[in-house]
This record gives sequence, structure tokens and C-alpha cells, in this order.
Amino acid sequence: MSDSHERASEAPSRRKFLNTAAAAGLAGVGLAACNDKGAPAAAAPAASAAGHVGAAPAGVHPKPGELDTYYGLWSGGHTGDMRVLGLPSGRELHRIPCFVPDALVGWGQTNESKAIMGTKPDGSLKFPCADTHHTHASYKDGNYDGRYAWINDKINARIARIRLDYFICDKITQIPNVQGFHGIFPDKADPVDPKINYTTRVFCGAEFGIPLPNTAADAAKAETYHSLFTCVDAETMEVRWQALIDGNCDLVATSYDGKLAAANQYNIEGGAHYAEMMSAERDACVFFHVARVEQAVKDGKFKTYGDSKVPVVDATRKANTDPKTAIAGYVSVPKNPHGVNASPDGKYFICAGKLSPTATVIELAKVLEWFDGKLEKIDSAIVAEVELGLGPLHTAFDGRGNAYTTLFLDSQLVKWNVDGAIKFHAGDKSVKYVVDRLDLQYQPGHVNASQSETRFADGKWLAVGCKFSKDRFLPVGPLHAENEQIIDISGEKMVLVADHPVRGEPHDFIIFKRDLLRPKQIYSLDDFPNAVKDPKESGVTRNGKKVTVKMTSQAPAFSLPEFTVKKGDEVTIILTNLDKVEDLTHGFAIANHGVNFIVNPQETKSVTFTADKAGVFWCYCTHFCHALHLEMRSRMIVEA
Ligand code: K7E
Ligand code: CUA
Ligand code: CA
Repeated sequence: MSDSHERASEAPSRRKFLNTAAAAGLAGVGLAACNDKGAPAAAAPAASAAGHVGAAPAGVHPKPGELDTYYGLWSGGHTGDMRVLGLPSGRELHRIPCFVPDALVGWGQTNESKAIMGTKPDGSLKFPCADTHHTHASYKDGNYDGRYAWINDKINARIARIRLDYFICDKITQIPNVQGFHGIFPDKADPVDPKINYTTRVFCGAEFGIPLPNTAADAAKAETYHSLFTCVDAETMEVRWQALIDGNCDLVATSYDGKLAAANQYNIEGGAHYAEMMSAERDACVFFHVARVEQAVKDGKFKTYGDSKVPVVDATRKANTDPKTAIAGYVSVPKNPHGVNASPDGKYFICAGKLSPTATVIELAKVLEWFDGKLEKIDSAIVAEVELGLGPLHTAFDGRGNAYTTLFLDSQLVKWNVDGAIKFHAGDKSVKYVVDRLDLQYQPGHVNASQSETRFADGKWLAVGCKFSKDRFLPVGPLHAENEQIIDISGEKMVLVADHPVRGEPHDFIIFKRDLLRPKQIYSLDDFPNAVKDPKESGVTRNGKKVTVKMTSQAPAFSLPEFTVKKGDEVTIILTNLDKVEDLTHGFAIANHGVNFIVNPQETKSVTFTADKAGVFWCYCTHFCHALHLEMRSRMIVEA
């Protein structure tokens, strides 16, 4: 079980090379690692298979009928949805449409979903695409409370909220003044009011600087380009404030006491091209003193840009030279860092080096000391900066003091002890802070472990999103599935127990105990102001060229076997499903009109379209609901 581990940890020469190589050289090594057919940089796949690949321990593959013990919420990548997985099996249970239309449920077709997604004046969707990366859920007392999850759309600067009682998206907010909106993280407590021990804010980092205000006339003026850090209200989903920063934002972390939020920065250079973005030896992790930011907003110390009314406070270095009044502080971290992750003991943020083979451990108590004027240099909050391997990206935790960091270039997961790293950094070079290494298949990005981003990290299961699967699955043309690998981290050594193909490109995910959620099985008619509560209310009403058709469904029939409209009418169909049994969902499709949506038990939905052709059009149920499902129909008669 241990030879690949031994062998993998003896690759210091390559690591040394990377540590000192010229920036352009780094990128070269990275690409070679990806393109080199089938071979991860650090080890041949055959040898790695002889390593920690174990027989699945009991419970990884549940028997038929057995339930998983954890939920996973997965970002859906370009499909713009959130995926719900059961863990440790890795079975995909559900997809929650958010940013992009979904043909199964009619998301992007129903009036209700279009209102959430945002439409242009002509009723068409504002954006047809999305690029989701990060998903996190709301907290209470340092654990998930099952209220909400959030997910970002990098392309169109949108953040979506998911209600975790019904697993539906209920709000989407577009963030002003930014592009390349990437990292998100909810706060875990209020910085001022101790009674608020739950999430009320979501912090958002933007990667790309843009001229502010954004005018083409300033395209060549580098000094006008800025990134903003944004705070969104968790309940209203309105943007509360933004902070102008030096450099850019990447991923985001928040402290358990609610006092600090931070974003890693890989482009303090403000470069427009990758060579410029890699020119500095160190970038930064920018820390925000949340209470002071919000006080500045209250005191009116802000400006606004363009038509946005959002207050923007000044968190640049120039405006924050006195730590005792500073709203932000910049901790320097090595070259182009990527993930920043909060340890479950609440003490540290760990920045993964990406172009530096290191992880930087920042002690939050010391950052607060700096803000109090008691620590001379904010960089003294760095309590460890240790070598892990090539291309560190993201870090998870087991609640036993160990961190697990993905190494993109080395194609490895490295398990390391945080206290050990701190001792090593303090001078005790005899400490072996690296506990274990595991070869992955291949080029891992995000990593997370069960309960890892809570105070209750339980160190049982870990999942890694590998960007390349190469030879792990049957080939399906030029683009392979990505490989999500499940790893048992309950012992000293990590054991790879399963591979799962996944459609690209999910990026981030969280894993938590199943009893933290109590999903509801049916809706209440009262949730919908337009509900058709009684089949007797069914019928057609006309207001000029606008026609409303009210209907109910109860297996195996719609309340209207037919309805009549006129050619050119703008038809709105309102359908309430009066069935009361979970899973008794009906669909409603209209032939040759591009209409199809589902209604869950006791749910109401509506669609609006123009009846632009005269004739008879069958409407039918698209969701198998009854032995007479095929017979469950209605007819739309469009008179000339
Ligand atoms: Cu590392 Cu967008 Cu979180 Cu992908 S980011 S891996
Ligand atoms: Cu109703 Cu099928
Ligand atoms: Ca940089």
C-alpha cells in the first residue's frame, strides 16, 4: 500500500526546479503535465494504481435501496445548475437549474423561472449561458443550517440562491461594476451582534479589473482598471456594499467569528497578460475588517459608479495606511495564489500557492491584532509557509489537524499537518509535516471533505475534482468526462475508493451530513398567489388579445379536456397540480409550440406564448404519472 507514497514524495528536484524556475517555465511544465498522454507528472499511472487504491470500505457503494450518509452540493459548470449528489456513493440525485434553461422542469420557460432569471423587454432571457464555479451553504453555529446555498456565474457576474427545503433557485442577483465574478463565501456570524450566529451576508470576489466607470475611452489606461469585493445580503439578495481594492480577487474565505473576510489575489500587478500577472514574486491575500467596512458605509464614506447605487468604499492601500482605522489589510503571499480555505478550528486561513509550491498559513488572531494596532506588520500573521509540491490549488480539512491540498501539476493530493507545518516554519526542521501523498487521475482542482468547511469536519470522506480523466473511462470522442475521485481519509493513509465521470466543469462542491437537511416533499397551494385551487375555477378568460387559461392536473387528467383561443392571442396557461403525493409530478407540453414544463404536487406554474398558427394542438403530460399517463391530454384549439 505504501510504495507509490514513498516514491511520490521523493520528487523534490522537480519541485525545487519549479520553486526557482522562471515564470514562463512554470507554465510550460504545467501544460506538459496535462498533455503528456496518460501520465501524471509525478508518477506513472500503473505504479499509482499499486499505491493506495483500496477495496471500497463498507458503505461506499450502498446496496440497492440503501441511502447515502452525506449530501454533496456540486457546481454544474457550464450547464449553469447545481447538482445534488449522494456521498460517498457519488450518485447524482438531482440537478437544480439556476442560470441556464432546463428542459426537464421548464426552467427558462415558465413565467416564474423567467422572473428569477431576468428577461429582456421582449421577454427573452437576459443571458443564455453561465459558468458556475463555487457553491457554499448558509451557516448557523459554525455548521450548515439547511436554509440556503449559493452559486456564482462567472460570465455574467450573477449569484444565485438555492432554497434547500425545495432544492430550487429562488433569487438571482447581478453584481454591478465587476467582471469575472469568481469566489463566493457566506459569512458565519455577524461581526458585531453576537446574537446573529448565522449567515446574513455572502461575500463575492471579482477577478477581472475593468475601467471604473467602464468606458472604452479608458481602455488603454491601466490605472483606471479596478476590481471590487462585494457583499450581498443573504436574505434580500441585494448588493449591500462593494470595496475598491488594489489588485484583484480570486477565491474568498470568511472567519467563524464573522469579523474577517478575505480574498486571495493573483494579480497585484494589475497585468492584462499572463506574463505581466506573473511578474511579481509575491501577490497577496486581502483581508476585510467587516465591521469597519460597514461603519464606513453608514458614515457615508463611499462613492458610486455609473447607474449603480451600491456604495463603494475605498479599501486600497493608499486609503488604509493606519491599521487602527483600516478597513482592509494586505497579507503578502507567494506568486499567484489560488484557493483560500478556513480551518475548522477557526484559527487559520490557508492560501494555496499555485505558481509557488507552498501553502501559506495565516493566523486570524494576528490579523485582528494588526487591525487593533498591536502587530506591527500584517505579514507577521503568516505562521507557516511550507513546501507541499507543484501547483497547490485548494485545501480541505479532516478536523484532526490535517489539511489536504490538491497539487495540480504533481497530480497529487498531499495530506499535511497544520501544527507540524507551523513548527517547521518556526525553525524545527525535524518536523515531518507532510503525512501522506496520493497520486490522482489527473490534475486535480477543487477538493473537499465531509463537513470540511464547518467546525464539525469529520474526516471521513474526501472528493477531488480532477480536470482530466484521460484513460479512466471509455473514450467518447475528443472531450473526456472529468474524473471525480472519492477518497477514504479516515485512516493515516489516504485510500482512493472510487472514480466517477462527471460532465465538465463543476469546479467546487461541499459535502455534509444528510440530517442537516429536511427537504419538503410537496408544496402548499398557498405558496402560489395564482394557484387554481379548485378544478371548478378552470376556464378561459379574455382581456383583448390576452387570454388566460386556468387548469388543474390530477392523475390521469387535466381539468380542461380542451380550450379554445384565437390566432394571434397571447396565451397564458396557469396550471396547478392538485395531486398531493410526493413524486406525483405532471408535465405540460403543447405540440409544435416549444412549450414543456412540469408541476410538482400542489405547485402552480404558468407559461405565456403566442398562438400564431390556427389548428388543433394536442397538449400532453410529459412526466410519467399513472398507468393512463399517455392518455393524460388536453387540446388547444386555435381559431383562425
Ligand atoms: Cu479552482 Cu473557479 Cu474554484 Cu475551478 S476555481 S478548480
Ligand atoms: Cu400526468 Cu403523466
Ligand atoms: Ca501575480
